[in-house]
Amino acid sequence: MTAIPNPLLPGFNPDPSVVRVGDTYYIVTSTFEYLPGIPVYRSTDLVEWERIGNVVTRPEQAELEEVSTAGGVWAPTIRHRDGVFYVIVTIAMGRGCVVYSAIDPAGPWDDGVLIGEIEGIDPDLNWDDSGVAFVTYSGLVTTGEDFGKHTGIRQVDVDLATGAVLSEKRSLQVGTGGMFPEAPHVYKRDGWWYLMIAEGGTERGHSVSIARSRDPHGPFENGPANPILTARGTDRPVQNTGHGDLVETPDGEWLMVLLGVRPRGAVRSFSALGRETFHTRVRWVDGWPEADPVLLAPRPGDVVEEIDLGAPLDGGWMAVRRTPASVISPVERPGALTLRGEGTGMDALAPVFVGRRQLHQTASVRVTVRVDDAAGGLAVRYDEATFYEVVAEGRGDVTEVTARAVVPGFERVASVTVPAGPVELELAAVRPEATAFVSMVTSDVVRLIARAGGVEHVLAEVDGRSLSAETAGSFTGRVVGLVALRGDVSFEGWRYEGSDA
Ligand code: 6LW
Repeated sequence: MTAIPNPLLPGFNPDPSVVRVGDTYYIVTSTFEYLPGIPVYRSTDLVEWERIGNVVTRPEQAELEEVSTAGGVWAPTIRHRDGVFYVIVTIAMGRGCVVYSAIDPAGPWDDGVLIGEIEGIDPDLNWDDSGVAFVTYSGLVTTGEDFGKHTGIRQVDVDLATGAVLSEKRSLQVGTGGMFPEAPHVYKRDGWWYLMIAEGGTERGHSVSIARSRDPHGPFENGPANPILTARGTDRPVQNTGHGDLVETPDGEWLMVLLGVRPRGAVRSFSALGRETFHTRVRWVDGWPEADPVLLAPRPGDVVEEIDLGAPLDGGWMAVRRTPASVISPVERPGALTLRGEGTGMDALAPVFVGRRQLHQTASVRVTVRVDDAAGGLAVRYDEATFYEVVAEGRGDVTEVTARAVVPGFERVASVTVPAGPVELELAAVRPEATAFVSMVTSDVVRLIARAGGVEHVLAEVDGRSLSAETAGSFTGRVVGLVALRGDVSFEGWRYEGSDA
């Protein structure tokens, strides 16, 4: 197993879970307040990954309309048994613990069964030797009066058809005592049941620990070398490594998929893209798994992706607490995507916005916008309190273009007036000069640019660290896309260019 890229799934793809069926691997990741939710990625060689569908395509499956910042779809686990795929997940600060199923992992997935009595996050699903399903989860309370309380790793037997719990909740002791024991996964191998967890929190202290038992219900004995994976205190380029899930290849090798970030800076550093999916190799020594350090191996080269916005949107587009279809205007303009503004902005809970993950450390998006008596443009978002945008507003003979950088409690604005007509807008995340001091303290610089009438206007250059995993209130990553503020805003000629060089 060489030449598997790392990140495996670049951009906002945290909390990965993996299953292999035959010679095909499937990975799912967290999507929080975005729809469609929970992408399903497929690969047969671990190198090329294709997004074949989403678990959550209908709003009623997840009920995200009012979910708060940082809440929503957290940490799905994907498993397969007797011809059925299962994805169990927490809709945090919302619907709760839900298990979805499908025969075809590309979908459609069902509406999901609520396991209402599970109070916690990061559910895992497995079956004991008699075929009884059990859910192992992290007892972090995300609703009600006990919000924030943590009761450790827990487990309960469940009826997947009804969502009823069938046993007492068992408390499982595992790990080194790090904060936020979470992301449990249970595996059976050679007569042992292994319980793997993350601990230390999903920041620089993140880690993975292991325990085992002859009984899936425990008690579990901790591994001799916990944590078996962490980047804490190291200068490795991939940090925050944790939240892993294991898979065995057809030739008996083992792999862990996990989340990590690619921070840039120095003592303090910032991860523009958010938490991404990485992998590392796992070896079994005396009945215990040992994980290799997570190496950085991004796919080489410049990637250019041009999208015909006149064609139907593919499933890589996401909207916030609503479906992408719901933001599209009924007025169709040939060759263009037209969004209908609702008088709201990017600070709205459900803005008129569709976007895609920023996939590379250096990246730019360009689009041409028409705003005859309308307003809209390009935006890059972490959440409703944290976004940068460059928007054009048609005002008769002229168009006013405004760049805005918004972080909690602060806003920076710059404007220019250009002749009426199409305007090309660009958001470009660039590296500061390597020799400049700022390169030691930030991830990148985001340039907000407009071009009209043959003139380029760099309206603002904003420090990218304010739009990073370390600073945003949400657990998401950068999503860059199209926003309509008012009127029918038409977009043409989407061009994404990215590089990890
Ligand atoms: C995820 C949990 C976590 O459920 O963040 O802090 C949550 N760690 O494992 C959202 O990604």
